[in-house]
Amino acid sequence: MDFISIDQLDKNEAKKEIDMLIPKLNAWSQEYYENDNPSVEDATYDKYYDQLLKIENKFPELIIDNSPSQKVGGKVNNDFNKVVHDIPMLSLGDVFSVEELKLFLDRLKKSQPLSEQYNCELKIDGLAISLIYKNGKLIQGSTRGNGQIGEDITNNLKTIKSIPKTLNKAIDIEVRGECYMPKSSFLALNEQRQAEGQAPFANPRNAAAGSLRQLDPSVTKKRNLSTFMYNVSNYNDIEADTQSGLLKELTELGFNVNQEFKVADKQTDIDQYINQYQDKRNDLPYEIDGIVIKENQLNLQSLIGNTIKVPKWAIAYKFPPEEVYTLIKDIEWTVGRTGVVTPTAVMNPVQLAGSTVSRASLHNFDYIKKKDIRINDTVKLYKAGDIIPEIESFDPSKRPNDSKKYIIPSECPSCGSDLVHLQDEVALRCINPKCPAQLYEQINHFASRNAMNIDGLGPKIINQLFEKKLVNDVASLYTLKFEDLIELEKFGEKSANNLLGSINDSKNNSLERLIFGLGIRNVGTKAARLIAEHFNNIENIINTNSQEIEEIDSIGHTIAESVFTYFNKETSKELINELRSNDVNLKYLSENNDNIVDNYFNQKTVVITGKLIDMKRSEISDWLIKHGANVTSTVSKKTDLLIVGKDAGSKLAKAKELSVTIWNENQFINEMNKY
Ligand code: 0OW
Repeated sequence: MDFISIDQLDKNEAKKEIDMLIPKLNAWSQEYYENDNPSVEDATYDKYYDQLLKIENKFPELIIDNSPSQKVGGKVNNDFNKVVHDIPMLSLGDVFSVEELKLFLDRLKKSQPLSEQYNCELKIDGLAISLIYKNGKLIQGSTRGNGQIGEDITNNLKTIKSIPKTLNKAIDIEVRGECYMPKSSFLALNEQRQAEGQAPFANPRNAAAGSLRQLDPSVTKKRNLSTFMYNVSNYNDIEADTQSGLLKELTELGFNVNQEFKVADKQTDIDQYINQYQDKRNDLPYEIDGIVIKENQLNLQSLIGNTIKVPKWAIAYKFPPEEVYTLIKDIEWTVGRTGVVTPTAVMNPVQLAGSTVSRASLHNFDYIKKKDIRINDTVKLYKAGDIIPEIESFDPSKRPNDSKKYIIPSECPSCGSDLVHLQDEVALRCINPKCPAQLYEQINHFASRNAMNIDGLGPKIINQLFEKKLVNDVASLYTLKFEDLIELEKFGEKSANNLLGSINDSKNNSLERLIFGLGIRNVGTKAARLIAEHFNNIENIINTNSQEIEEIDSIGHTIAESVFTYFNKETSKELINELRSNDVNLKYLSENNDNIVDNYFNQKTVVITGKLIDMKRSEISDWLIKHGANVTSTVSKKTDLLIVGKDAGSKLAKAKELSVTIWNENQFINEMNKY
């Protein structure tokens, strides 16, 4: 958007312009600070804000209280305790060109003739945090919030490895810096979210903010956040007298400090630093959105002072977001293994931020509708957080006359079944369990390294097996024969035997690999192992209920429900039976499996009923499972043993009717003590 130039504005027009700018900026600011989900890029916000500042500078009488220039930032989230920052956590003023930077430096020099040296730092694109240490111990960590009031996120920050819990010196100090998510963690997190049908984060900053504002620290811990510290709120315990010296001192104290800083004596050095990192930024393992230039003498910083919201001794030079235009040739829909159908724009290839881009995610059908994206649109591409190509907008002037609204498919592109939304999900899903695209993805996942780890079974071979109708689900892998494989392209005897060998070897995996390989929603490798270890074999998992699964440490309600629902589906039971009949191991091959072999309870189906005196029902159940038994809740002809406590009811009667072995609690304990 191009703004009216300030000098052409009279007071009335300026008022009208301000009345347009302020509501937009406040709405965007709320999205950014409160929901970590801004609808516009920082660069757009900055441009509108810059225009507002220029108008307010020319017509100060038009400044109103709720102008964003009078506030420091967003609101505080009411899930966390509030923290008052005794010394406000300031933001940073921005400049968007070296010419503007020159104006800032000239003003700085004019206001403080002694100013002669600057410290240049990378502007980390994360969110500002404060760490308070007493006697060298971390006692409080908080967000910047609106500059005055932040959120207490001490427990979440304590999960971040780069934050020292104890300093190398027992001093009282408040250190401030940026918490960020490395690019690699951001990509991995979005992949996982996409697979689980959740909306991906738009950029690492939002991902970091969302991860820090988790009420559950164990979630924060998994997000691999890191920090770069760069400031202190007071200099009492600091020896350094320059910003560059402060960064060295913070490093010695044990903080993670970004070492790419550089002292500059004149603007040409600064410009050179800016150019160096504008090129290098794509290779950095973290996001930067500019450069911070600071007065290097700490005593001069305090003499130069601050405005309400920003220091007058520092400025952020913001990199222009790289943008290119290209044409959308097609929109492809791919079905993931969880059935989530995601749209991808296929575009004419263009160079963007160091790589060739020809595809951009369109996230979900809602996004296409909201932005009214159409085939043959000319779109403006940028790299969100400089990693993922995003479509910012389309250029209406380039839209062909015969352009039509894009019709969202209502059928699965792979099997034609109707697509649905599950409750409160934006994602579109194909729920046909026999959908070829899902089966293809399921077999891919099943064979993957962390799952059944079937060597040599990669996407190309799975494709061929599908095309030749040799497989239609994961169990059918175990019915493949030598003569099937020898027919595959580029397959000789050796590769056919090798693949058969890897498939057979996978039969001996421990149960957790199978559980993870089944691709149950929300179940990762860790949850799979905990469940396999707890239940010991798949029958116990099929016969259990969601509450029992949830009792396992660090298994939450969502995972428990997912597992219970999955194993209760007929299609799942059939699949398990097929695996069992092909001799796939369905037991947890724990390290200490000595408590399973040759004991009375191994492979026995046991029911517990009535009021127990000496042991808790869950203790008996856990012990039985560990010793290879299947614990169920209903007496049937498959039941081998009923353990009865006081006032046993209908189950005792049924067991007598079916002549099931019946023990009271003491008899069970006597037998148990033999092992
Ligand atoms: N993001 C950064 C960064 C930096 C502070 C000191 C006083 C006010 C600004 O890398 N390297 N140095 C500062 O200096 N601030 C930074 O980020 C600011 C903090 C709050 C808003 C920006 O993210």
